[in-house]
Amino acid sequence: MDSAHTISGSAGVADGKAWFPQDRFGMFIHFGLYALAARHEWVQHREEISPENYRKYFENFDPDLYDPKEWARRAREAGMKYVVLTAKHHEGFCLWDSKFTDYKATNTPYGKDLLTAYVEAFRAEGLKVGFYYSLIDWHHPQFPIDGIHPLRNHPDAIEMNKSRDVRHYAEYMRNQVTELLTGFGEISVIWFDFSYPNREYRGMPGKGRNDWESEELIGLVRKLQPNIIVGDRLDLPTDGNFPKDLATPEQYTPRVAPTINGQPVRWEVCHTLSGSWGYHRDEGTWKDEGQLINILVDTVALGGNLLMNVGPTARGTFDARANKALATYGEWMDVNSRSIYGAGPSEFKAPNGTKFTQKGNRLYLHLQNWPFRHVHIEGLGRKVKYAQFLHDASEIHWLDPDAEVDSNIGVAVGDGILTLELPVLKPDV
Ligand code: FUL
Repeated sequence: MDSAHTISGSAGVADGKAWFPQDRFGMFIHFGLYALAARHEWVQHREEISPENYRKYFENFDPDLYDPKEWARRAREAGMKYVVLTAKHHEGFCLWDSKFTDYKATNTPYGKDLLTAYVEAFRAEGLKVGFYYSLIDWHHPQFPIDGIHPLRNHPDAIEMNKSRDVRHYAEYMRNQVTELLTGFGEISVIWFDFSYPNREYRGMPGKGRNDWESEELIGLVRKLQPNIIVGDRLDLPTDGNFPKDLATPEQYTPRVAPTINGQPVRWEVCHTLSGSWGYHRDEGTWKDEGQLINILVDTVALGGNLLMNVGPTARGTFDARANKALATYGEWMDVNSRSIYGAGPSEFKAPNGTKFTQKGNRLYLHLQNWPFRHVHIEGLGRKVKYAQFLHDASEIHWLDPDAEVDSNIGVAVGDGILTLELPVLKPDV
């Protein structure tokens, strides 16, 4: 529902990152060797799979149906404006032809780099392109065996850790990030994941939570791609020297918009379509249509972006359940995207069961349930000039806020309250 009123909007800051709150909706893609196991991207950790046993996925990696043009088309049709793909996840496997490792797609039966085709395909559909890059690496020989490492219970873990030096790994990361930020044109987002406290474990020479030399890493990123948006999971000091680009709440919508040191911050929630980021064949908690739409609306109504994840299959395709969810977004966005792109929180309080998004002097009321006939909105009486549905621009009437209360109708229209008159039946959009 779309109603014009007299409040003026605030202009976005004109910088290289101004696209972000305009675009609002992006696609996350988790693709790696874990797609072959098809039981969560943390399978190597959960099942404590040794590097030797995990190697079968590397030896069988062959996404023969990989067609990023198809991914990109589906993302665009869903209304998504940007994309972030796991160039490397915690397992350490690299989707591009990195000079610094053999553990990469080009050495598998597939035999090709995946990232070049990915960036080209999504750009061709008009989406901005980003990379996810894991700070954690369960394959790298210098990465310390800590409490979440698949080898954490290995009898020789303490001994093995003696020869592991995280500084070599930090250098490896800088080398790889340089490849990612120099070899694929302009990259709009780099999504580092993740730093965590208490990394000391079983003799690991932990230097604390920031021992991947995050300051150097971020300095490099800023130098190579000044306009890039950097995810906040590097655990950088919050002393002002490292302004945070992006807060990243995961799998929940915050109650209030995130802040850093009391200041508002750009933010993005990420969610899965089911209960896993990587393809999980047998997982059943797929979000229904209402949940999918509500997650997007709730997020934008609070001033954030939504990065919704797809986990492609080992053949490189989106499975039917993912495609259905994307189509749900597409159908909804076809008529409602005006209330999402460039929109944000409203200064008005939405009635229970509804949400407002606002763009300039347009206020969008999202009815998350269909009420019977009337919606009463406090504080809006006499402020609205016109009201219409979004799907067909048909007019919506309201009750005169100055009229005497008519006890026959039984609708109490009080001062300052806008009472919209809805059709009894929810339009079949
Ligand atoms: C988490 C990771 O551990 C998950 O596997 C996933 O990538 C999610 C987006 O971030 O921290």
